[in-house]
Amino acid sequence: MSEPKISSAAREKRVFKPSAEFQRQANLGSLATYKKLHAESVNSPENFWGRQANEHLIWRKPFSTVLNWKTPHAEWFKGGKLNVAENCVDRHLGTVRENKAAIIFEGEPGDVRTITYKQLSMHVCRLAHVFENMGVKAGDRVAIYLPMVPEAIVAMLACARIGAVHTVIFGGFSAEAIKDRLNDCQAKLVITADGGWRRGKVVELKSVVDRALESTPSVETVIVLKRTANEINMVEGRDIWWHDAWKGGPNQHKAKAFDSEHPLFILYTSGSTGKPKGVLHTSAGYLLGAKLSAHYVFDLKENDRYFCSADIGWITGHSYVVYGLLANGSTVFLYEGAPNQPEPDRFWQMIDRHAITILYTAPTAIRSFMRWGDNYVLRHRLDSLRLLGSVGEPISPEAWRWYHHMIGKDRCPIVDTWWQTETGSILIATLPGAAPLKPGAAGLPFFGVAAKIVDEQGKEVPRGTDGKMVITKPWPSMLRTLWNDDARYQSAYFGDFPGVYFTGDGAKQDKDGYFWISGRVDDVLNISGHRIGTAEVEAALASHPSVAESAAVGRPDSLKGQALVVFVSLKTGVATSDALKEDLRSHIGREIGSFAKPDSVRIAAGLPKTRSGKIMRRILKEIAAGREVKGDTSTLEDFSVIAALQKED
Ligand code: 7RM
Repeated sequence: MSEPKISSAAREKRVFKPSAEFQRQANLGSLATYKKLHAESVNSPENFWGRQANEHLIWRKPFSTVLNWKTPHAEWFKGGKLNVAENCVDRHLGTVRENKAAIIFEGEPGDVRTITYKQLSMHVCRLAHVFENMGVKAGDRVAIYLPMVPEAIVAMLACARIGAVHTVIFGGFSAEAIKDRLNDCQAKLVITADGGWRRGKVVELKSVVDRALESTPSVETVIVLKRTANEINMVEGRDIWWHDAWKGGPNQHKAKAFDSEHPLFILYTSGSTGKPKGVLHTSAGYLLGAKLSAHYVFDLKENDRYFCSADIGWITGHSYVVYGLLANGSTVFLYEGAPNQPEPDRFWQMIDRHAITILYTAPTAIRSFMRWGDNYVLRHRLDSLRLLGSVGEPISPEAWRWYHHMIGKDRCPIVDTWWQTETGSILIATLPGAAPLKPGAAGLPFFGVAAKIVDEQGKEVPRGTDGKMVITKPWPSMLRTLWNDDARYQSAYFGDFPGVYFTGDGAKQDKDGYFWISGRVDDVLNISGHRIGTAEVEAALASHPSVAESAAVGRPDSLKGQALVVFVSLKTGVATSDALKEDLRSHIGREIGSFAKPDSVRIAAGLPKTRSGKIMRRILKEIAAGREVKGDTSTLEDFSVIAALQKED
């Protein structure tokens, strides 16, 4: 959670200048060049982005306009045609990269596979034929519910190749959550596996899909990858094994070109109401944002071996495991399992074994490593590393220093990267060769990013003042709309401050222009890097037969960042018990996924409300954090409920 961290962040005054050695080899090695390019990118976006698009993407047909912006709808590179999969794979064939590793995979049990760009192309082409033979057409939706295995990447790229729109569903989501997503986007095809490996056990995926598919009439076919070889049920006429589907199929495929604005994927994310939002990203702008940011932020070099620990079910996996990295021709290291399997040094072991040069992970993971102890790190050399990255929440200066010293051996720069599912690519990050790093600050804006801190009225506040972060100009990788709900797109992102994109984050900008993010100012929680809406949890609880009313809030947690606390009042005649509390936790697990199970369930006769009947969340947050209830309680209807809730737990 943000509050304690902001104050500690403010105490860390040290800055870390890029070394002369790093600067010399950097893709962008001077502050003056960064400033010049950034100024051009926001003052003449059409020049800047037009040039980048021509330089970085392979076009089948050149675009005629760089940007059409009719607030809040953007179209980038109209008139242009390209194929995203071709831009990630085929472009490297016939070059020195053809036999370079695109993916190095390590499964949790220890199985290792290397897939070159040539092999990746063969796999993607083969699967593209399978899709086409099943009748999947451009624009159709395909859901992917797979473990972190190379086939997940192959499936995404095969969709992109034929213009189908993928929606990757994180493996931790429940049948209920899958069902909602499949129905919302009317998916035709689902790709899953028998299971995946996690902490030495099989995580069943197929049985979860089977349950979801009891009420998803749009789904015609399920492709099942064999990964764990556990017993599963195959439904005749609906389910087909991956290896059977593509047996003997051609491994070359003529890719069609699609419009720049052709939809590439939908990714569901939490917002401040109960229903997840289907964030829609399109082709050329998204790919350009992911590719250009990966090149500069990670300072990618031909010889890098890059490891991002995020699951491809999240936007970080989409942009910085798959699209941004492969478009740059990089070698991506992919790991299936848990970081502490068999022991808490798994990452460090793999970094040494595979000579990983760049590690991109999240503060919540760093806090776990710190807790597990330095000895697990000290067993390994880690001398192949040259750059570290952080994403998902503010990194505290304590965690920053540990990461810098223990993992980076005081040698590797740490790039903090601020962005969102909606932004598609990194919007704020200090380019590692260009400017000093400030522990705890997300950093300077990336090219094309016009970020500002404003007050409640939308007026820019002076440097050093807290406010809300907005982006005042469109950028190529921004979401285009919410699937099936453009009205919600307009109100959720452009409703608070007319004409500008509201990030939902509180932040301030310091005198050097660095952004310091304090966290969400809306009802979205960040629990171990998982984005969860409080309304989503409340909607889940509302469907439990014993619950009358509920409120979900976050409380600061030293490991997870935020922990989930739910306050519940029960229907008349229902008695509270530990068994009921456990049942409520399992209920949320079934409705959303086990990662959303609350850390604490507190039951009371009533929830604190204003006289007009609004639940007073501010008070619940204070109770959850174990703080004294302060501030104005004059509108509170019944003070005794507070005492009751404080006693609970
Ligand atoms: C990439 C991702 C987005 C929210 C965002 C912030 C928080 C992400 C940072 C961060 C501080 C960072 N997408 N956030 N990165 N806060 N510093 N470097 O996480 O859609 O899942 O979440 O995450 O609150 O609004 S996300």
